[in-house]
Amino acid sequence: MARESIETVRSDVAVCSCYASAPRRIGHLAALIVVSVITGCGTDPGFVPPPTNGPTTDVIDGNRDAPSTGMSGKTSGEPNGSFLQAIVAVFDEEGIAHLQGTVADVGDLDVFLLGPLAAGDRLIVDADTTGSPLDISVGIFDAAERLVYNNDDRGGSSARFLDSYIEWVVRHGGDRYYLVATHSAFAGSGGYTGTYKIDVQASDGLAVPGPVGQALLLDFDGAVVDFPTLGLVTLDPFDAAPISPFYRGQTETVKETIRTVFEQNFVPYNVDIWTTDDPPPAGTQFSTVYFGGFNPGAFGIAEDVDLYNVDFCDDAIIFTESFGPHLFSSVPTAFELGIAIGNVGSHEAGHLLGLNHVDDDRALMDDQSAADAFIEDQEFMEAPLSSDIMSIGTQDAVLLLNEIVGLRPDDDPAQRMGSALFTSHRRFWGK
Ligand SMILES: [Ca+2]
Ligand SMILES: [Ca+2]
Ligand SMILES: [Ca+2]
Ligand SMILES: [Ca+2]
Ligand SMILES: [Zn+2]
Repeated sequence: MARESIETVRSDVAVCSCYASAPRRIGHLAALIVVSVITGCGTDPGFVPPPTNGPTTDVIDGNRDAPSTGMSGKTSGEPNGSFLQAIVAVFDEEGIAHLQGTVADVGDLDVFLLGPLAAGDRLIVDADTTGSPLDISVGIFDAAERLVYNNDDRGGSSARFLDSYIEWVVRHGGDRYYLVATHSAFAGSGGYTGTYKIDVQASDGLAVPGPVGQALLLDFDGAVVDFPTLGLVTLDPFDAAPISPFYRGQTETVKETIRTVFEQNFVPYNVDIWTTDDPPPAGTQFSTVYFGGFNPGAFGIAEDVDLYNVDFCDDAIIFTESFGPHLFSSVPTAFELGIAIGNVGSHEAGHLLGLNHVDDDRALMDDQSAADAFIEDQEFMEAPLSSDIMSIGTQDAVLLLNEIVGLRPDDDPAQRMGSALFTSHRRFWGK
């Protein structure tokens, strides 16, 4: 079961926001579109059930109907929990590898070597756990062991909605790509172990989708948002005073700092930042980050992890009143509060552009840090994947943003403005 995609108030408090089917556009204040898709949420917040089915080794990891040893290395068996130990996937004449295996213990990672792929190649990964209790999750990694695509649940209404499914076009070629199969980090009781089959089809000849720029609207003026997993959320216009009386009268300082932090975090990339005080031109498609309200368990939430930014109009909420001064080791100034909210907002915007969680306090996409880390100069960077995804490899946010939204054109006035902001705001962090 996938759980998305929340910045928790404390790392030991998780709020359930799981959903099994694709969330859709939700309403902006000016044009409330109510298309609610809420399914399958009901897990006790923060409770990770222990696995109840014991170790299983019913099926040896490897290739179905293929020789157990290949020309280019091991084609079956454990250990295969690292990229070095990968099982060689054997592709048949139709370009399909018929894999199988067993997630035998909690944390069992089964790594398969898919071989070289060229930019434009199309990859289809179809996992099948029919008859097995396993809630499988799969990831595709490039030659540098960076996650390029992943899926936990295919969703939908079929009986196989927990079985992973991927259709993806390779953005950059490499002499080897890998497939990793393991259990979902959010498997229900009993779903941590079991057998699986995975068919991998590689075919060539498609054009490489190029990067497409994105506009982000920072919404400070209140909204009624119909949010997957939360339902209707009513947000008053952003006001710093409810966060703490300490911030009374400093709303504009906090807002301006939030915008500056967004601009600094996204400055190299083709992402335009607008606010409700400085809205985008009519007709612009934009994703929205709302600022306001309180959630007892969350700083912010994104509608989805929109891999490769398929949806140009998805939404996130930053619960600004969740940023109570008591969560920090010392009371943040209004300026520092704006940095913290801006960094968490950039994190949620990262989800809307297709970024997953990593485990490094310096990284914007970190999901484990205490609140103090948000006041530091977090950035989009390469970092080890969060165990929420799988405990192997990295995510390189710089690479992915380059491939998804691309770099801001050199002649874009915002590039010069952003560069100036970047330089002048180094003093934010005293570096
Ligand atoms: Ca295994
Ligand atoms: Ca293994
Ligand atoms: Ca799954
Ligand atoms: Ca998106
Ligand atoms: Zn997150």
